[in-house]
Amino acid sequence: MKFPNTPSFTGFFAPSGVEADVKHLPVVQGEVPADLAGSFYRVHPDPQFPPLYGDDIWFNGDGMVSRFSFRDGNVRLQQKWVRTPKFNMERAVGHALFGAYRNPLTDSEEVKGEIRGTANTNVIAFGGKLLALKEDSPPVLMDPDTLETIEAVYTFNGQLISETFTAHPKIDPKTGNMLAFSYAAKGLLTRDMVFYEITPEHEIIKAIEFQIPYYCMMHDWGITEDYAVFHVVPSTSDWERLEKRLPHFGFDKRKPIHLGVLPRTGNATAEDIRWFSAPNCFASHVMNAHNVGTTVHFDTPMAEGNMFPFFPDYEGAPFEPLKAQSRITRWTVDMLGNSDEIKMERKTELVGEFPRIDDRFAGFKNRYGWLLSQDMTKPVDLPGGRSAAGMMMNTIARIDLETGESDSWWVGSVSSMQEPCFIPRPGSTEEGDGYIVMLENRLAEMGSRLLLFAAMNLAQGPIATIQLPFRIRSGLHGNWTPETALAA
Ligand code: V55
Ligand code: FE
Repeated sequence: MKFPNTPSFTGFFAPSGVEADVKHLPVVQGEVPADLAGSFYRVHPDPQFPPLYGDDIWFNGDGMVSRFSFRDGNVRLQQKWVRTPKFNMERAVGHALFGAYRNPLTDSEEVKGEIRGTANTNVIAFGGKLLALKEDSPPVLMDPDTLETIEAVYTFNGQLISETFTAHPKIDPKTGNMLAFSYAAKGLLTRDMVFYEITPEHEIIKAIEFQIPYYCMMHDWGITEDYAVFHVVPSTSDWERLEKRLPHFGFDKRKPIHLGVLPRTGNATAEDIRWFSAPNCFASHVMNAHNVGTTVHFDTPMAEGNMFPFFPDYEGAPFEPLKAQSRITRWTVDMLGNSDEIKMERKTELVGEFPRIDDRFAGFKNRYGWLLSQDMTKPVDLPGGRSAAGMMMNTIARIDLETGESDSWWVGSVSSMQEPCFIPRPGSTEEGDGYIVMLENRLAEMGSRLLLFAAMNLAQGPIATIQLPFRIRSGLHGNWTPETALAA
């Protein structure tokens, strides 16, 4: 097979296609805590076949799920492609059938109207079942032990009322329910949304339909104890773009941003949403949100301009890397206040993305956040391995929202890192009491390592380094599941 000789398909981004089950991985430094029992699931895009048209973007590859399971100090790695409808149809004929990212007008005749999801953005165990997610389609149901696909189109037994499902669901730590949403819920480019609440038995107990001010890439959101919070940022699209075969999203810097706050307690409906606004800026991921009474705080890595060069400016302006630098910023609104404006306050000067928290505090006031950061004072000895915005994510940092201080560790000049994930220490309840697990991209040797840190002391470096037998492509998101949750 001949893949394009372009940055999306070469170097560390070369397609991998490795499916594996390696029962005992070598620990080359430190020690894996013996009481750590559970699995770290994560996913990356890994194109099965060369694209239909010359080149493609990283976001369009077929989802490949990795599972690192920890028990008695041993680590096992399983890896398998998600068998999406797209994957199965293309495998059957031995070549690509689906075209450009989120543009069905570019698909081959024989797959017109089929579900286009790649399940490449997030993977999360919930109620003993594993969901692989892409925001343009329903979840894929997988076996959490074998990584086999059980249902390629999972509708929660017919309860889903939307064509799509977010790749960023959240678990409410108080109820254990999953909170989720769908955008483009009634079809491509529509402004239709659904907010969902789902029990661990996979019963959908709430589905609130509403509309957003304009269609946008609604990639992430915030939950609080009393509200669901949606940021509308103008990575937008229209049918004319798709007909012209431009990249699906373009960043329209003429448009303001909006923050929609939906009460999620009692019998609140779409009528109860309040919309706030601010001048144009960029934000995609959300670290956490919380409310104090009717005041809602929403913490996000925010940039002045577009962060995605492959979803370029709507009017054709060149990409501006400095304006793509994001810093954790707190957006604050008051549901009972007189003002419709969003107040903004920068929380740290660190440039970073892929923010995570101790998820036991999701929706509640958290003190700490972990994220990948670009330390520009450090040398870089290799190209490649960069984030979507072209950043070299060379540092893992923990920020303290109370003091503004940070604790960080530099990975060296020939590596970069993938999104961190927090693991609670078994038996603990205090925020931050646990570990951070993450992949290191060994760019110099085209290989990968798994790193484990004490979450409250990153600066000392990894407490364990696990050597992996093959390169794992740059990925998006993942989550930890304790063994006890899978057994149940
Ligand atoms: C994002 C990632 C996606 C996508 C839409 O990081 C947004 C944002 C990996 O796919 O389809
Ligand atoms: Fe994401």
